[in-house]
Amino acid sequence: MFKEFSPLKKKIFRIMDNNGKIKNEKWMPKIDNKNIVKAYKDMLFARTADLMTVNYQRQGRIFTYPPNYGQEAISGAVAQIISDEDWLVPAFRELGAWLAKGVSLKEIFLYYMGNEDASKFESAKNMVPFSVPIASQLLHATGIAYEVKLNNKKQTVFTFVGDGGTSEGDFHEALNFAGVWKVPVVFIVQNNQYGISTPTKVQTASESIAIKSVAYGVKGIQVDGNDFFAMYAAVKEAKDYTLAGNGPVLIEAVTYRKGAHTTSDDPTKYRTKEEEESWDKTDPLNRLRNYLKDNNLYDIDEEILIKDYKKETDRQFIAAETYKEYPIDDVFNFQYVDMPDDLKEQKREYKKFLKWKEKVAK
Ligand SMILES: Cc1ncc(C[n+]2csc(CCOP(=O)(O)OP(=O)(O)O)c2C)c(N)n1
Repeated sequence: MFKEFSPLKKKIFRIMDNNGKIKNEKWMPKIDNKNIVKAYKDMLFARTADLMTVNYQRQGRIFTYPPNYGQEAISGAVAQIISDEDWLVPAFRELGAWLAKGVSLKEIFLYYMGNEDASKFESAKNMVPFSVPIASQLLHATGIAYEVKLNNKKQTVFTFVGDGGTSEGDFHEALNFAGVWKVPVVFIVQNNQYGISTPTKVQTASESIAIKSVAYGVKGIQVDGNDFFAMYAAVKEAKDYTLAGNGPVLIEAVTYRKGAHTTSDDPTKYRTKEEEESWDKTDPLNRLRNYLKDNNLYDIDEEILIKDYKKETDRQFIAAETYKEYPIDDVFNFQYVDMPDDLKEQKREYKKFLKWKEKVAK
């Protein structure tokens, strides 16, 4: 696959067209029908929870949230392939992969309520906290992969970043190190066409993001990120490749962020309706649903399913809302062994602010 779809050939790897028809039978991955249905349901769950989270934010019940809407096939594919033993080193926009690792919605909601208890991830093995400093996680992933290799462990490290993140120095340092040391890391670049309001074509003069892998001696491939089967095949191949000791892989997953960058953003300011509508035709859930229907696998009452998913999302949201309060002192206490003076000052100021807020609210 990596030879046939070398980034130098400027070909995108795609299996299923926008109507859910298989156009590239040669690369169709072997997946049990029941697992394809499961993948669809997982993606639908992620979409439902994601859309509801935006609503919670609009109700003022959580802080800023980065929607996943439109990008579900990427995490959906990783979710089917990543094992408990594999590592997940996340960014902040791959909800489906987190859930597959065992993170609960309750923890995700706690995180967006500013409660650091969330990052303990009680049931997710081999996963580190979300990373908002763009691309910093790629170095952590590479470091973890170095340890995996050093100790001859059979694990793959999966890490995520956006197209904007590939302009950060950390991206290049991580790829260089990973290539030199041939460590088992899979870099998944979610190219959703924008870094906030900056379009990818302004972000980089490179032919593609996948081609950046070539200079570092890293295998790379550009994949239709809204095609579940292509993503599945590429992620599976990448995992096998790393486990065989061949070194890292970079997957550029071409997708579209259908929602806002975060709940603080208004995409109508920088993109057109026509553009959004043209990407709507590539929606990952519609494509997979069409495939299921064409192959008599769609024995789902989607309305009932969504109702159940909403109930479950609400249940976990309430559990987060009623969770014990996070002591504000912890925000300051866990940063240094000995708290520096400027932080002590910030703590005093913050407490003063909270007191004032309480008084105003009365
Ligand atoms: C080091 C750093 N610089 C700037 C920011 C502010 N910031 C948050 S998201 C973002 C854009 C990220 O775009 P991209 O990497 O394409 O990922 P996407 O948000 O589209 O998933 C920026 C600049 C940050 N979080 N970290």
